[in-house]
Amino acid sequence: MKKTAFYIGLLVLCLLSLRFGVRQAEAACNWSVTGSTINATTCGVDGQATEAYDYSVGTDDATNGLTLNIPNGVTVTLNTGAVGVPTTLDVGAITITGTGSLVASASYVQIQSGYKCYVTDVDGDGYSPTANTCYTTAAAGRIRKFSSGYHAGTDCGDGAGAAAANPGQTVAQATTFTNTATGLSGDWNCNGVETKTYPTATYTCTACTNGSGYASFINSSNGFQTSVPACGVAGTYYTVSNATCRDPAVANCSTSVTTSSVTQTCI
Ligand SMILES: [Ca+2]
Ligand SMILES: [Ca+2]
Repeated sequence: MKKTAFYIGLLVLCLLSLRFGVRQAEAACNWSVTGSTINATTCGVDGQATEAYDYSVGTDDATNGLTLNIPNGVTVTLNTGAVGVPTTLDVGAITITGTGSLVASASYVQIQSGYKCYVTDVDGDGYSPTANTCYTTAAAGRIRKFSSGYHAGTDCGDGAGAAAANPGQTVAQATTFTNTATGLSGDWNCNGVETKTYPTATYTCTACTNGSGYASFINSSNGFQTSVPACGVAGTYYTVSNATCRDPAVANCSTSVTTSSVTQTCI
């Protein structure tokens, strides 16, 4: 009986490991790096994908100083790649503790240890559009990944006039740029949404009856009239100077506003 129970237990363990094995394959690792050591979590590098981790104390020191530590009980899997597109893990060094494990699938996987990783950053804002495409040498328009000037996050505009377009942007901009991924030319913080500072037209001049019973007109809140400009485009902005319903012989809407040219800013 004891022997039977043992085999049943072994079968359950096998089934559980298969189940976890499938889950590992579903999620990329994409560990965030804040220093020279990553403590790995259980995950899988997607098949045919590259995940590159590098660490430079300064802007560009001599070695890849990143150590990937796979702790006790953690499994990192490199899923199967393809001819010419191997599944790749780039790190400086690897340490494995206790029951931690690094599983390389049967075909087309590679672990590159010690390579430095330079990534494209044409506009020099510290963000790269292709953070897992490594070059092993420095060049103009590249930045050392995870160096002191590098920022995590995908650059959605990397070229002339687009240095302000990146995931770290917090200020709405009055110009536009070319976002080749989404076409949203005002999405300066790269979150996939173009947020206008003035999303709706709010100025209107509407009919009213003043305190003496005369039909007149009244201004509502500040804003553009009828339509709002697109990102980076200027429009006439109405600022209400008097919002009371006055005698039309004394004042009307046009004499109770000031106008100015305001450019639509976006983020
Ligand atoms: Ca950039
Ligand atoms: Ca946005």
